[in-house]
Amino acid sequence: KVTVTINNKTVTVPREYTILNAAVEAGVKIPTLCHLDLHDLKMVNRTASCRVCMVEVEGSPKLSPACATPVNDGMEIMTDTMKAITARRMSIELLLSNHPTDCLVCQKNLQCELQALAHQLGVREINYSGERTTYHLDTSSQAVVKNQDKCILCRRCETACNAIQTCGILSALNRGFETVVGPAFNLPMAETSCTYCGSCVAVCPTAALTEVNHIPKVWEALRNPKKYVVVQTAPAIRVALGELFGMEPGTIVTGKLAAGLKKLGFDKVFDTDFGADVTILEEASELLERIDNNKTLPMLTSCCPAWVSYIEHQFPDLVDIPSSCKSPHIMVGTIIKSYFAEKNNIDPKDITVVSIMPCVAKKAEAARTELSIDDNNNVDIVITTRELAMMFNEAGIDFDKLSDEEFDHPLGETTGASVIFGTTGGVIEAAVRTVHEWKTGEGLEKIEYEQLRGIEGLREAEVKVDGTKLNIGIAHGLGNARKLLEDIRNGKSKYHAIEIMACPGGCIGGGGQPYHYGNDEVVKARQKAIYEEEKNKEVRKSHLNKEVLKMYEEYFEKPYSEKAHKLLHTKYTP
Ligand code: HC1
Ligand code: SF4
Repeated sequence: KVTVTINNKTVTVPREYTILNAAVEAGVKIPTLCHLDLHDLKMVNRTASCRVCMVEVEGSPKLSPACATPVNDGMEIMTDTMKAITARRMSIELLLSNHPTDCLVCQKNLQCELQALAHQLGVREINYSGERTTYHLDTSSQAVVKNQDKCILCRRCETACNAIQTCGILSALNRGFETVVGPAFNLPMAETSCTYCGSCVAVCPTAALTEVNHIPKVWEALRNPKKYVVVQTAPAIRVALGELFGMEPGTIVTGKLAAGLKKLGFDKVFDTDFGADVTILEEASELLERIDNNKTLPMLTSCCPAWVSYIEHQFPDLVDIPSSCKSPHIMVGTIIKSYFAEKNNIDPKDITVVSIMPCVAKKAEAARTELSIDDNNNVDIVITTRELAMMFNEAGIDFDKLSDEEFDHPLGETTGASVIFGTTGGVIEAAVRTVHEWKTGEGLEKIEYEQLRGIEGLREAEVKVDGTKLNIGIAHGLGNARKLLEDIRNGKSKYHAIEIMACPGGCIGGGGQPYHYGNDEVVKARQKAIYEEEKNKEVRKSHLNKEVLKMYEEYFEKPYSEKAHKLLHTKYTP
């Protein structure tokens, strides 16, 4: 350990700490911009490129970046001297001198870290002028917009894309003033192997990387009298949306969410959780079928579209291992345009399905033609949690004042099992509950599988089902998934089933969720809320969802039937 003083306050900290880490311990706030430290999720960006965290160290003629300077015993650090404050302000001014000033109409207005720091540091004029570099706006993809003009070269996206997701799409190109961060050869995003996981979007401090804005499409559908517009909302939205209306992370807003969507004017407000229960019936059937008939194992969950895209691009030899189930919101889209449409005598072509997702990749997933039926996409428009909050604001809805309402039926009944889809470990826990009861014919004594829960990036557990041991693997973050996939490729995997989610934390930490810039406490609070919401559900196992069972009886006959295969399953392309 070493002892240092920061603004005359003494703290003793581990030797490997930086000045910034020590300042946190001392309760001293040093502003940062490029820095990112998601400790529990193991995402650290320490490029020291923005020079905002400059501090004075006694005896040193030059200022030091707090994020990249290790502590020494006896070090005396001052963070609030005139010299440090002036240097910090100058760094921000320099960044602003080469940054567009369209803040008022920027997608990140009031959510931009650069804008917030400029305000915090009292920047009132930009004393540096020069020619600004401008670049082509990349709108080539269905999910992510890349605006190099707004990039401040903090390299957080590079860390997210390479170190955490191991996708290798974004990296610094060229040198000096010519430096940009982008795909190799500056290819348009749509021409790369981008999974659209949105991790880069989630950590970008400015609007250099954002989701494609699909709000106008939703308004257009709602205004069209010929369209029957149905909305569905993912499990992870209800524990995060409140943050965008000033509520604490982890506030559960399920009832307000249903009420707000009804106010927006959707013809039906359904729940993606219904589709999660259907997914479990299909996926559990598939797992048992694969085990009983000695077919390919492990089976991998397939609800995360970034993950599916990752395996297609990076492990094309393994495309036979994910479950063939479409993801829950695509299943709901299919069910709306088949079962629901038939039941209500509506032409599927007149229906627009809108999904509210915590995810950027769901936008690209919905556009995949192999998921459509008779050239009709199952889901027509996907918007993120952030976009939904914008729509509430645009419509003048006071979200926090809404009284709770219920989802519509028949795609509104849900179970605890479907709620936990929103967190890492949840999908496989839901599946194991059903596999166990189907196999043994007995009710579970304890429904919570604590061994499958947690926040570590890679977890494993052994669960007993009817005397047989099932080895379960769980990964979130594509870099963690890569390790499990390499084991499978090398014939070393011991697992029967693996759950993979691309985003750190699972969907609760999705790329479309309220920004939580480097604070993994937010993700943990959302996870806690998911388990709380699940505990309050009357029914907690997917195979006991009455509306789901009724639908099978009336339409699909039984899980994994021929009709279910045709409508609810898909194939992957290497
Ligand atoms: Fe998810 Fe899913 S849980 S993928 O994480 O399987 O996005 O929330 O909607 O489809 O149900 C996301 C969340 C979501 C699907 C479900
Ligand atoms: Fe990389 Fe994901 Fe961003 Fe694509 S969306 S560039 S894969 S971090």
